[in-house]
Amino acid sequence: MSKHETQKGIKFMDTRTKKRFDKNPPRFIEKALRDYVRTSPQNRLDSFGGATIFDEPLVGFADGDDPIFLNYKKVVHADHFTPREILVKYLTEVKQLEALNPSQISVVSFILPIARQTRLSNTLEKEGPSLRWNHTRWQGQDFIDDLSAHLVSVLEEAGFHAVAPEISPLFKIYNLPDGFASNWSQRHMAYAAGLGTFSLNDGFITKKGMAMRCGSVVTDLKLKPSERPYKNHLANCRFHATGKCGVCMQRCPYGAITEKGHDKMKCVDALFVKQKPWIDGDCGSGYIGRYAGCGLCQTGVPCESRIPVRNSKR
Ligand code: B12
Ligand code: SF4
Ligand code: SF4
Repeated sequence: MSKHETQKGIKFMDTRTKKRFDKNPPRFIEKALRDYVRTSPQNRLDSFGGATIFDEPLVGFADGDDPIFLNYKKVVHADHFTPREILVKYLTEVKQLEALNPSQISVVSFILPIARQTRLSNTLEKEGPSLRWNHTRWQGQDFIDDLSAHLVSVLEEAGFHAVAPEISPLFKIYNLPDGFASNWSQRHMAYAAGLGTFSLNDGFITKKGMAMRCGSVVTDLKLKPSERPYKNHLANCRFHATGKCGVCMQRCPYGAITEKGHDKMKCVDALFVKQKPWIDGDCGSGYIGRYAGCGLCQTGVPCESRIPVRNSKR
């Protein structure tokens, strides 16, 4: 490897690699993510002949001091971190570094579209997820954790501080009377980084569609923010844009989606109770994880792999 180790044990990039990084940091980061997704053996479904879990990622950047992040304390949860809060807290409390006040903060958000074969298999299902979708839920999330840690290392090796909030000890999920909320919502990061919008069923619609999983990293490297090419936080959903669609309502076997939106409590009941037979082996063997993973509302719908609205800017 073209890296060397300092006395403090921190690895830095060699001069040539650092030059390439400094020439165009966003391009370097995008390439690092793309290469990892393409080559990592972790992005493979062992039980399906090593088929790919995720296709090439979409990558976006946000200014960590964008006022939108303060708004997330209202729309997500009062304890939802701003990027600056989580980076500073992580560095001082977890890494035990001296008090820091970085002059700039950026968020790198990435979308991992789910492979076509997996989407197809889930489209054929009517009551619970396909085995392939279930493995994507759990092995796919392990891969996202791994990819996030990889990006943190790349940024640290380039001389910057970085944290992947969801895999840090600061990450929390709150069990609320009307569902769950976390203190670091990946979809809200993706929204800020111009990668897509929410929808009738809460799912996030990107230009590669809704059948995806996502992640993010916060750093004190300055990155030019991506444009947010939409009018509001629901613009990519056909139902919100035209008043028609609602295909996801029919796709949900448990009535958790209506014209009023996504009933999180019904969805939670479906995931943890109604679909327990899948995990218990009553609906086929080989299912893994704490729950089967459903996602029927993300497949067999017009927004599965694209934005189903002609111009969501309008
Ligand atoms: C808690 C959680 C759940 C809960 C609650 C889901 C929810 N809607 O919050 C339950 C258990 C029900 C759940 C189910 C599922 N989940 Co889940 N879940 C999470 C988790 C851990 C946290 C989400 C969170 O904090 N939400 C906060 C709540 C308050 O926000 P919200 O409902 O998303 O957002 C609404 C408001 O903020 C509102 N809003 C109002 N005003 C404004 C203004 C602005 C400016 C904005 C931006 C938004 C906004 O818009 C949103 C939509 O109504 C994330 C991982 C993460 N760290 O982000 C995964 C995550 C959201 N889940 C995911 C997935 C895939 C699923 C499932 C398909 C199951 C599976 N196979 O994993 C189902 C799908 C259910 C559905 N229809 O969305 C993906 C989403 C991918 C996508 N395409 O959208 C995530 C991001 C995981 C990942 N790493 O990719 N999940
Ligand atoms: S299926 Fe239609 S209504 Fe449902 S989220 Fe997708 S575009 Fe919106
Ligand atoms: S994840 Fe399943 S139960 Fe939840 S809203 Fe979508 S289809 Fe319904």
